[in-house]
Amino acid sequence: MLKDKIGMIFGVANKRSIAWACAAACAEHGAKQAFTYQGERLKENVEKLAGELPDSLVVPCDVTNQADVDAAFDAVKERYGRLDYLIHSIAFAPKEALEGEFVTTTREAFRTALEISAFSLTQVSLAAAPLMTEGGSIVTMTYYGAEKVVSNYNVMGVAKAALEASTRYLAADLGKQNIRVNAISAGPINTLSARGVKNMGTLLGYVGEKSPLKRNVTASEVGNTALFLVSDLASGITGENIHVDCGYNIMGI
Ligand code: NAP
Ligand code: 1JT
Repeated sequence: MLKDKIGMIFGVANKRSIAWACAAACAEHGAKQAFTYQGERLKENVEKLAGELPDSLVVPCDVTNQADVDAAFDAVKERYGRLDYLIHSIAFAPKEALEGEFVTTTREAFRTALEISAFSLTQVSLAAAPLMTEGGSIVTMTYYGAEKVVSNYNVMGVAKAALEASTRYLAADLGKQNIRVNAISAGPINTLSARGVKNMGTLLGYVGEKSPLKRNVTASEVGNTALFLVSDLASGITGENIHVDCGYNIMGI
């Protein structure tokens, strides 16, 4: 399904990362992929994982550093000559901002969360577009806390709301270049990011009980949806937010 396609994946920290599940699903269907990592700490992890896949590339990229972003896209251009899809799977907020009340969010926590978790999608889309010479597909990861108040999600919910709106504005701008931009709203998954969150176990149990499918979603189910969105099967879909959450979001009382 993705034979001869080139992808770029932001946000692999380890094998539990949603980005890794996306990359694995795409590689299984023939794609070649570049991976970015943030900081030396993750270099070895990501190089080992990427090494399991054919013809991959690994480049450092902290999205708060524009020079890193430019260098990462230069490296992709040099190695593959073009790009067909990009998966954006990064988010950050200071730990204190994901506890207590939203009303106490500091200017610094707000700025950091919005810059890394929302603005970075626009930043990488602008850099990716010139490489997507045969059209392209950009996919980002969001969460239900953008739509409804979820205790403790706080400023990340506000950042995800900005991310979802950015998805629509980017889809409108880049459509004329046949570049599609979509979001996946994943249900809670026990990744490295999620682990840092208090009461994650309780949240997983609650969602597992309330969702129509009576279970939590898996990273590989999210990966398969990303595979669909980057493939030509989704050629008519852009600006959309697909919920991959075992149906949790449709439930009322
Ligand atoms: P994860 O494995 O911890 O991935 C998050 C990634 O973001 C990490 O690779 C992290 O790198 C990266 N990152 C943070 N700051 C960065 C920066 N300045 N520059 C570049 N990369 C940076 O967790 P995940 O759960 O798979 O999260 C992936 C995405 O899915 C996020 O957007 C998250 O909001 C979204 N999502 C997750 C869930 C869930 O329940 N897990 C649900 C819905 C949506 P470092 O480790 O170096 O910081
Ligand atoms: C971050 C973290 C982004 C956790 C995230 C995230 N996107 C989804 N999750 C999982 C989650 C987190 C909370 C939650 C429900 C799900 C942690 C590090 C910063 C980026 O609240 C009920 C807080």
